[in-house]
Amino acid sequence: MKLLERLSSAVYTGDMDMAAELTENAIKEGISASDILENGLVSAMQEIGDKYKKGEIFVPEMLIAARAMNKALSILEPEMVKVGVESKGTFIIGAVKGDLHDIGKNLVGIMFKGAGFKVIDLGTDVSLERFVHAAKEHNPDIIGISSLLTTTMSYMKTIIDGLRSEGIPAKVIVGGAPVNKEFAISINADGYAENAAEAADLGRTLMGM
Ligand code: B1M
Repeated sequence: MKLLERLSSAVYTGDMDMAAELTENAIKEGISASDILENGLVSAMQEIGDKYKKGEIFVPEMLIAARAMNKALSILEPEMVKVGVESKGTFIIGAVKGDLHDIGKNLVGIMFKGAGFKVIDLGTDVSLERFVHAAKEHNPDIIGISSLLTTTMSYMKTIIDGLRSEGIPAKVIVGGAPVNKEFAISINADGYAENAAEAADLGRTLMGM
């Protein structure tokens, strides 16, 4: 098996140490950072996303793969900066004000990273003011809002209205267990995704990729 195929397989199976070693080897062999990213890391996370959507793997496998990808990415990131690998876009994500659930939100962030986006994670309990402040600072292409509680989901509309009235041009996507497509449409979101893999697909689509 070629080096990048082995790297992809190490990320897919969540073998963090192997993923780190193979990333270092790939860099030493002079394989370009963008090639390592696309064919070693993104490919693995895409496969993880596809299997997750089909119900062939579940959250624990996804989290384990995500950990391996993050490790490999931390080694690759300085190389990416050195050679100026362009990110696919900037994605800001946060869980709405009042909401402390972060597992699903973290997975969405990971899948965007895996798809080659620069991800800025604002964490949980994020107010409109913090979304606006971060949007002005980072000029994102897409903003993602997560909500796990029926009591916090209505605040998503406050955020979307607030971002629009501040003239923030980013597309806004929403998701989380109590959220559905009809709700997303009713609050004028630009998109809804049921799970993390679909969210990254939606991100690609919104970027015209
Ligand atoms: Co809470 N909790 N919780 N909880 N909790 C739920 C959500 C609940 C359904 C449990 C229940 O009663 N059956 C219920 C909500 C009821 C409702 O509103 N309809 C509930 C409640 C009531 C509460 C408290 C109010 C309990 C209390 O204190 N009385 C409290 C609220 C705290 C707060 O947020 N202010 C609370 C607290 C907690 C813990 C802190 C103990 C813990 C959170 C730990 C953490 O996140 N670090 C917790 C947990 C773990 C859960 C359950 C059990 C699991 C949530 C989870 O992580 N799922 C949950 C019950 C359940 O879902 N079975 C429950 C796994 C995760 C991968 O899935 O987050 O749905 P999920 O994310 C998915 C999709 O939704 C989607 O993609 C993800 C992955 O594919 N997605 C997006 C998520 N965000 C997206 C954004 C997108 C697109 C897709 O685009 C931007």
